[in-house]
Amino acid sequence: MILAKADAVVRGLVGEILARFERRGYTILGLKLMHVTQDQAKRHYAEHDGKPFFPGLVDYITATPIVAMVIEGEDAIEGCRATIGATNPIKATPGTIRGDYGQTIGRNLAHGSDSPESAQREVAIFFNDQELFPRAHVLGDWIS
Ligand code: RTP
Ligand code: MG
Repeated sequence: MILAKADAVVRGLVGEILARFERRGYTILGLKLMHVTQDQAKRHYAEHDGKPFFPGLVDYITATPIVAMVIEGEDAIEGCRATIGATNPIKATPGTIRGDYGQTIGRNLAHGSDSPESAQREVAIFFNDQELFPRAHVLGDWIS
């Protein structure tokens, strides 16, 4: 699962971010602009609970609506994280989302699930079944 976080929305970079995943050939199975509740934010970032930056993370992801997307493809988790770039934009390679648009670790534009287990857990926090489309439904019968 990918999030275009508050800074991406406020800076008008959602299209740029989404386009990079589309151009890589991934299939979008879910996509929405949404307000994240405190409860969703805390569950999403549960692994960081107790760290000094945790309250700021929750504030950041609940500050404005964000865009959540479910993306599928061959090795999509690794590929999407490579497209997003290193956590700290200063260390992110130019050509990645964070390397091209980011300045600071606390405002690094996008989130990408880091494992299939995380993806499954996170999708359930942000989407319900009616908001997700099977690959065959998205692509139709006429394209392989
Ligand atoms: P993400 O979960 O957002 O895709 O990012 P990530 O895997 O590259 O980084 P992660 O370690 O999961 O951290 C989640 C978010 O917390 C913020 N962070 N701040 N101040 C700090 O030292 C620090 N470390 C992490 C970042 O915004 C990161 O995206
Ligand atoms: Mg992470």
